[in-house]
Amino acid sequence: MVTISKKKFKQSFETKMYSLYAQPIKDATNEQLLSVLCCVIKDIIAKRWIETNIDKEKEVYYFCIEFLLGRQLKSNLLNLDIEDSIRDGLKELGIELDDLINAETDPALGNGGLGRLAACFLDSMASLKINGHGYGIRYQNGLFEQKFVNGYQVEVPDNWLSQGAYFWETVRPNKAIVVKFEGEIELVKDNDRLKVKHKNYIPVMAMPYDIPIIGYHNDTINTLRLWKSEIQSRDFGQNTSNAKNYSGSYEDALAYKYYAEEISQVLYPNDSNYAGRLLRLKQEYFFTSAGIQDIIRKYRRTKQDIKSLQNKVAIHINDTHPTLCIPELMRILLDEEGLSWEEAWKITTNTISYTNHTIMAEAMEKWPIDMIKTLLPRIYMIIEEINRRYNLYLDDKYNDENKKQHMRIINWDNVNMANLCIVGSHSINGVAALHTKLLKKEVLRDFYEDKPEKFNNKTNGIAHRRWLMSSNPELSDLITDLIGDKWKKDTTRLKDLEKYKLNTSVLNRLDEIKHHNKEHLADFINNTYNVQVNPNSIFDVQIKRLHAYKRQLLNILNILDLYHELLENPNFDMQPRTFIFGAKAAPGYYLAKCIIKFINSVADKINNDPRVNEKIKIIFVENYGVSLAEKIIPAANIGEQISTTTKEASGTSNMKLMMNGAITLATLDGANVEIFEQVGEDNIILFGLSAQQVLDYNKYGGYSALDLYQSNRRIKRVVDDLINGFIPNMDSEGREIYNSLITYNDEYFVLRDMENYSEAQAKINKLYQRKEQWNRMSLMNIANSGIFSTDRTISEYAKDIWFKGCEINEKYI
Ligand code: 26Y
Repeated sequence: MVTISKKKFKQSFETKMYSLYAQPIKDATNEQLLSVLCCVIKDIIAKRWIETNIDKEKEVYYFCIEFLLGRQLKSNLLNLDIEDSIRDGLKELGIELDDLINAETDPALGNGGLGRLAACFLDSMASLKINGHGYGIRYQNGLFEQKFVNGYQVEVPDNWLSQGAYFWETVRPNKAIVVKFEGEIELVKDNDRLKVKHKNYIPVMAMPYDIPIIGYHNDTINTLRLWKSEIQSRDFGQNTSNAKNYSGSYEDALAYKYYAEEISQVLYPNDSNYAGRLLRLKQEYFFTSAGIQDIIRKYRRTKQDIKSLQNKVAIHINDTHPTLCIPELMRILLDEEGLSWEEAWKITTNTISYTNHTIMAEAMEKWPIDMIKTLLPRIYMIIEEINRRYNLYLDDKYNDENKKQHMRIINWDNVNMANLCIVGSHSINGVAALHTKLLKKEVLRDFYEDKPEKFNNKTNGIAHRRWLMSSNPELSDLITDLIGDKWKKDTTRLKDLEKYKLNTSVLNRLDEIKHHNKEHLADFINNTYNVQVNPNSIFDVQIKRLHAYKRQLLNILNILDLYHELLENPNFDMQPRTFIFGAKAAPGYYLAKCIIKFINSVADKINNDPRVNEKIKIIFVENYGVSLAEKIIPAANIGEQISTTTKEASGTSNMKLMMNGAITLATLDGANVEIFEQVGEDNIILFGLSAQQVLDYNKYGGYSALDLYQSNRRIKRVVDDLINGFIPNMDSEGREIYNSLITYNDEYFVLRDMENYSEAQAKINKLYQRKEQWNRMSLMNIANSGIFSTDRTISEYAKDIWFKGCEINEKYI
């Protein structure tokens, strides 16, 4: 384990300050102090980082188009176990560590669940000593910054590199890689073989920026390698003699610069609706090609036979965005290594595995063949050949044309990326038990029936080090006081907390900590939004992307209903509640933006109505992201997980909230099902349609939102509020939402689940008044959250997918 004494640290800090900025510490800004601290930490870990990268065992490469890392300083200090000495050392230099922790930018290089999961996976791979590295894109602009103007979402570019650099990264120009776009393919005779010549292509340089990923209290330091796109201005020993010939004009040079740099300029802010934009396809090929070339380059240095690649390398495709890993690896094995198709295919499929994250049709990537053909001519040829061979297989095995259509890789002039992933990998997994079951039984049924052995479930998780130890230190300390600290490396030990479920003083202690966290959050809300919230009220939290299927609308309509009830009957029995929302909408998703405006407008009305505002407060935090989540989650009493059943693949905020002692209010969707199984029916509040009911409605119809609206007084009352001016200044937005519910028959069953949801909320109201029972439920949630650590998830991936059949697997059994 690396260590550093306080004395040595102070010396290093001062020396670094001089060499970087040539100024005394007292003149430095917080950003400068932070950059110096990051450099000192990087110096401390440098040797271990290099050593981790010397190939030993099989390595895992996790390809993901987004990584939502969050701030790194605090978690790095925690994992290195040097927080105390650094804090003391800084104090003696007149510096507060917390000021530097807060000065760090939060890199928003992801949209939501998928990107954050990838970040938690990196943490767990390093902490389990797996040589597992991430490959992604170093976007110049991450997810937009959200501002509210008159209640509307306004997007501002996220300029996370405005300080000039990201202090944790190390750029490695000597490891840059050329990625080739467009051009033509020529087959030339070379002795008795045909050789592939790619001519007139546009070379784009992929520049690697490495971020260290530090394992918890061990010596493993893995790498997240993010690629930045640049013009190819230098020759790093890569043959680019067939590249396109530019005339050398100023215009040409500018056009080329734009072409190259545009690729990693901005993260697509969409996490549900596939749009088929050319730039997105460029991004996908850019980082997969760079990554695969990098892996092969490293492998070649070991001088081992390329046919043994699968023994040394596992490549994981996170959703379909990195699908092009498959044809790219084939290209290298065929064109550069000269293997036969059969040999190359065997190596490729044995090396690559794939995770599916959604069953929603509109999020499924299907790229027009013309687009792929022009942008990636050689890759397209390979996809075509994969498809041709697969069709032969299908024709041989099945007669059912419909079924075959469904399974083809190239279909209706599109390349179906999920189908390519399924055919080109040895493992396909869903992200929660219900999700995997739906994949097998519904969405991917034909593929499952064809090759059942390829399918498996890996229920998601969360990095408990960030989401409990680092963000809720008081709770973490209480747990350690009660059951010792073994739970930090084995979260199933949290179960030992159950023995305190009848211990009043422990339950009170838990309550005090929650209260303390709520006071912190209340102060933050007061200072930031100038809204007073009562820490004694129930903190009811829904934090996730804004999407119709996640049903923030159900939540706010129920709040409106409560409001009416309170106005009609001021003695209405209700514990004070603070409803907290955090959500970004994709900029082009009009309905989602209307819902944001609606929530803000209702908040405005209720928060300013003295008749009720002792009882209800609504806070919609601006610019929700990892850092805000770390503040909100420890303070939550209730976690809202209210998606339309079948639609949420897993969810992960449900796990974070549970682990911090919030009670889950949920439909039996995604991983909520497994939370329910862990805590039992006494410790979760369920409501809503079952998965089967939703599937049946979708298949056979039978639901009329209009009938329900007409027959239910309370439902009618809140739906009418959308269009009758009761909530001011939202005529067109209200109409849009109204239409989605009534005219288009409520696709996500908001009204259908409304009554049941409101009963569940009433139940919570009662339960919270029995404080000891509530605290017991909270304790039971923490005690049973252990299986949702990504340490569990990652060891399952390791055992069943990445190291299956390998010697090293013994570690994970
Ligand atoms: C193709 C493009 C529009 C796209 C970009 C990002 C499509 C999807 C995404 C991201 C999807 C995502 O975040 N999915 C979520 O993944 C989580 C981790 O598995 C799940 O917990 C969550 O249920 C799922 O919605």
